[in-house]
Formats: sequence, C-alpha cells, structure tokens
Amino acid sequence: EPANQFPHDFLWGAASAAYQIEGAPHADGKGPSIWDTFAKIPGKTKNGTNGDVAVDHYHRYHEDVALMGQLGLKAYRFSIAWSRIIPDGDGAVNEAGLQFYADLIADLKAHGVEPVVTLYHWDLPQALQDKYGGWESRKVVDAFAKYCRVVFERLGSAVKYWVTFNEQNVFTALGYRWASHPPNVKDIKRMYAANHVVNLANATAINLFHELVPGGKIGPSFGYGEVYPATSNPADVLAAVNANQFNNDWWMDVYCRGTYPVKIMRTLQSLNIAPEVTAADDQLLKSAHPDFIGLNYYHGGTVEAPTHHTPTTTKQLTNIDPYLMAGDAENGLSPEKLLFHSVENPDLEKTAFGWEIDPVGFRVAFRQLYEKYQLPILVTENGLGALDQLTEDHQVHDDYRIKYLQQHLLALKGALDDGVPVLGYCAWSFTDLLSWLNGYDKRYGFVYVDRNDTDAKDLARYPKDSYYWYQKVIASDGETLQD
Ligand code: GCO
Repeated sequence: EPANQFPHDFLWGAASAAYQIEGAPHADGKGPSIWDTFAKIPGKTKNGTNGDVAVDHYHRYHEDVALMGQLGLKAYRFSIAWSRIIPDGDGAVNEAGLQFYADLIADLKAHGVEPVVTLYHWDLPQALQDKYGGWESRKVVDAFAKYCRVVFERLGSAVKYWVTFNEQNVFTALGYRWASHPPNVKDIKRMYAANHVVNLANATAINLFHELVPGGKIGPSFGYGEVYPATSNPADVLAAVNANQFNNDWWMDVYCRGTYPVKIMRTLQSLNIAPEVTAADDQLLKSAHPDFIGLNYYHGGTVEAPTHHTPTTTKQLTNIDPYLMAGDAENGLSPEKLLFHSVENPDLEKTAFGWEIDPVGFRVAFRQLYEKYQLPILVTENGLGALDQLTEDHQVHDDYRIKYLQQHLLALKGALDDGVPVLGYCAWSFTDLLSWLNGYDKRYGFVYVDRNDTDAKDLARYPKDSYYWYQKVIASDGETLQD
C-alpha cells in the first residue's frame, strides 16, 4: 500500500459557520442573534467588522457549492442559524429558513458532498437572551430541544453527521468570563453556571437525535489541545495534568462519560464558583452518548507549577487565548492560580497571528481522545489564519497554508496508522470568512473572497494555490500529500 494512502471513504472536507459567511441577517424572516447585536457594540470587534454582509453565502451558495464540487470535497461542515429557523428562539417556525438549508443540502448532495451540520455555532437567538437570560437559563434547554426537533424532523433523513455545540469551551469563556463575545459578561461563576446549562442542552439534543434519527451520527465539536509540562520537574507534570483536566476533560469527560473531573470540581467549589449539579442533571448527562468526537484542533499549551517558576521560563502569557484559558480573572477568582501557570513553548513556531504550530500535538490529541473515550474522531476544524495577498491576475500563492495542512494531514495519517479511527478532516475554512474578533483580513479559506475589513468590494471568489493542492490530495486519496 502506498505510504500516504488514506481510507477510500475518508471524508475530505472543509468547514464554515453561519454568522461568519452567510450575511443576509434579515432575509426571509430571520430574527436577530446575539452576534448581530454584539458586533454592533463599538470597540468589541476589529474595525467594527460584523457579519451583515460577510461573504454573502446566503445569496451565493450555488456558486460556493459548485466550487466545492470542482475541488472534489467529500464533506462540508456548516452551521444552521437558529434564528432563521425559529426567529424568536422558541416560537413559530419560519419555513423559509428551513427551506434555505434544505436547498443547500440538496445542492451539496447533487455535487457529491456529504453535509455535516452544526446545530449551534454561537449565534443564539437574541430573543432568548432577552426573554430568559440566554444560556444561564434552563428555559433555553427547552428552546434548543424544540429547535433541534424541528431540524431533525425536517433534515434528519438527508444528513447523516450532526454536531451539537461548536467549541463550548471557547464561547462560554469568551462570552461569560472575558466579555469578548456575547453576552458580554465578566463573571467566572456565571460562566460555569451557563456552561453547565449548555451541557444539559447537549445531552438533551443527543438523546432526542437518537430517538428521531436512527442511523445518524451526532457529537460535539470541541476545541482540544494537549497541555505540556514546561520541564520534567514532577511539579510541572502535575500542573500539566491539572491543566489538561481544566482545559479539556472538564468538557470531554462530561460529553463522553457524564461526569466532571473531581479535582477540578473541588477547586471550583473551594472558590465558590462551581456549577450546581442536581441528581436529575447527573442522570441526564450520563444518559447521552455521542457517536463520535468532533475535534477542532489549532494548538495546545504549556504550563509549569503555579509555585515553581523556573528562572529560564520564557515570558508569561497574559493574553486571552481561547484555546488555552490563560490569563488571570479580574475578579480575583482564578482557578489557574491554584492549578497551573501558562508559559510559552520555546520549541514551537507561531503563525502570523501568534498561534503555535504543533502538528505532533494533533497526533497526541487523536491518541489521547481515542484511548480515553473509545469513539471515532471527525476533525471538524484545523487550519491556518493568514494575511493572504491576491495577485493582479487573481491568484493566491499560499504555500505556507499548504505546508501547514500537509504537516497536519501527515500527523493525522500517523494517528490512522496508530489505529485511531479518524472519519474525516474538515479544514477550516472553505471560503475566506469573518473571524469573530480578527475581521476579514485574517483568512483561512481554500477560496479567496475579494473583500476586506472595511470594504465589501465585489465578493468575487478566487481559488488559492491550496485549493488546487487539496484537489490533488483528495483525488489521490492522500497519496500526493508530500508532493
Ligand atoms: C477566528 C477563529 C474562528 C474559529 C471558528 C471556531 O479567527 O475567528 O479562528 O474562525 O476557528 O469559528 O469554531
């Protein structure tokens, strides 16, 4: 068998999210989401960028799907905007919203592309925030179940793969601890409370799905990254165990086993910020079994013991990195202070946006997740954000992206060879799109979209060099990966 041969049914894919691509915030009866509101608050996003136009996928999806077909994509992950389906969150169903996604799915299938549908990629209907207080209220679990029932009943027969929540760790932390996403709150106790409610919604949706869509597959997409000890000093190793439980297991254990890691729970209890878990909650969490793990992988982190700062330690991280919940809470309740101290990793290079590049960590992630939870893994995101340049003849020479994707796909192949069942790889992203906090100039796509932070221009689509590279990789089942 040739060295880089992937399984023939491997889902070579690409991904997106509704608010980051669709635009058309008021079209065909759509209600506002918390992102429609939040992005308009002065100073909250880069240059005031928002998704009002985005890349206008709502009106151009035929063109985008045709480009997916030409690329040879086997899977496309996108999210449904809840407020297109139920504009006020839990009231009347908007048929036009459902029709949009039904048409998109039919179009994908006509081009041989398997849809992977995310139910929640951060755009809660604003009405649910206003009426009930958003994810802090259990009423929103009922609203989510209602919305899920509508889409499962309507689209369940056409879609095999479903994702419940996208990066719950990121949206709860940025939304409730750091006030850099909606609902713009800075309160760690409220973060843990809201996060617990989201866990209940996740479990409820999984159980409902298994009842309504037998044979389908559903799981959460989690922003996972292994945390390394800065040295082999056992105190640093213990800190890394703490950090992995705090950053990763706090979610993954709940999804896959229905329990929170005990040490972290005790630490949160000692700070009086732990969520309240009733016996009924416990039962619900234990009753739900995802069919696969959706892995969003960008990078992990590195830590040392909170009390042990080696003199050679590179500088302390003070920024808020969504993939490593570093930084001290301003309200003084910082579990990190008790558990670990984040540092830079001198062995890893970084992207232009300061994110570590760590393909070996990708293989580590597959190994850890599979051996712990014994579930197949679908990569629902991985990719490189960069400041791409369009040449005068409309080309983008993104050899740096090709290199990044190549390194990560080789690491994935390593995990397959290790015996880990990896179902597919959805690169982030298909077209360029809105980065929530970094505007439009930070680009991830295989397809360049001609717009920038301040000017929507004509939104023309131009395949980048990485598009043609990926096309060959897919056509050869991975064999040309190293060419
Ligand atoms: C960004 C981020 C996002 C995320 C994605 C998470 O720059 O805003 O990279 O695009 O990766 O939305 O699921």
